[in-house]
Amino acid sequence: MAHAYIPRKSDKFTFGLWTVMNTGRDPFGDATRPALSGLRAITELGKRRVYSYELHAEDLVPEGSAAAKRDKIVREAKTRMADADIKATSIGCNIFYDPVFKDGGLTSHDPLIRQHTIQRYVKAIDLGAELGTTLCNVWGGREGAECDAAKDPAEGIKRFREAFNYLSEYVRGQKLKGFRLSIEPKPNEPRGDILLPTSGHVLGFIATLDHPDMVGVVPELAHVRMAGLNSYHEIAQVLECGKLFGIHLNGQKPLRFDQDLRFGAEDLKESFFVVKVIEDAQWPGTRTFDAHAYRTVDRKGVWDFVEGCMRTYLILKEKVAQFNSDLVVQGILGELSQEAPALPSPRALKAKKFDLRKLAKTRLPYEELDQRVQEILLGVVR
Ligand code: XLS
Ligand code: MG
Repeated sequence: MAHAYIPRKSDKFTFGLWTVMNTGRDPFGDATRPALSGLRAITELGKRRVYSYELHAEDLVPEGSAAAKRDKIVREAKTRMADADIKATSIGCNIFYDPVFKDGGLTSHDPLIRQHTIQRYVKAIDLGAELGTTLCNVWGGREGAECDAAKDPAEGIKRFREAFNYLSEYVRGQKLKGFRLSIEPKPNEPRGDILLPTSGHVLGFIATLDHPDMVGVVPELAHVRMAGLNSYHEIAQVLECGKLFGIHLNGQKPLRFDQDLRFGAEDLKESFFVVKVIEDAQWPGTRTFDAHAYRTVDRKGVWDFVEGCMRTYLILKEKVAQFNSDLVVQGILGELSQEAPALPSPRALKAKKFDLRKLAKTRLPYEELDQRVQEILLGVVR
């Protein structure tokens, strides 16, 4: 019987609360559907077999809320989480909406704005710990520039470093066992250029921190493709060095504005290889969708979008299993893979003769391989 592609909690599907709260507003036009509260979003996602949610602290608790109001919201959120069987797994902050962040938060020129931003993250870590999250993800949307004369990018990196060292110490001091921090790179938008634009930049930066083991990367497919890069390659590298602390799945046409399309809506083959790399590795993290429903749809369309993201993932996961057991694919891959002898000593290596003509004749049937993958994905091979 064909798989029904019904998500299970064990699939670990996750959505940002903001994804379903999105009202369809864009820089050129107003909302096209009514607002949805963070609390309602929790219930609706849980009902749809979503394993967990991610949030900006402000998605639930408006900035400046009195302690009593905050605590009431947290109590209500926990009740809804228990009722709808949904967890919270990652928290961040909205450091992009308020005009105070017009020139950045953690990297602002103004030390008071920097302090306020760190305060927001400290409070978000507290809130996240109360809700049960084990990650605080920093997406520095406005940590960048348009006017290069105004900002020294190296100074921005130093400010980032000071903030991450501070937050790491805070987490350690609070004894939040297993709690970690992450950075979500993005090349541009809403700034002309954003600092730490790709996973490679982030990995280089993490190595300079006081507690590099506590900080990882959350790559997002759309952000990688906005930079014209290959999201499969980027995620594979982050995974290989043990720094994949989260992932944001969506769709994006390369080199354009941040489209945040439904997962799989663009470049099925690249999406397939992303699913393959994390499934083959049995990566234990949540499969998080960070996208928006088209602004043409109403509230029902938002839930179609949620179901669609999960369904596409499950279909691609099934294709991964098919790829891994396909005799043609495995035959070619088997032909390509070779046992690697240990590297000779420099002395022996210098003396070694290589038959370049023979080596150049190795068969690399990539046309056949790629066509086979294509036909698996198109459903011709069963
Ligand atoms: C925006 C980012 C954002 C983060 C969370 O482009 O993807 O949604 O994931 O702040
Ligand atoms: Mg994201």
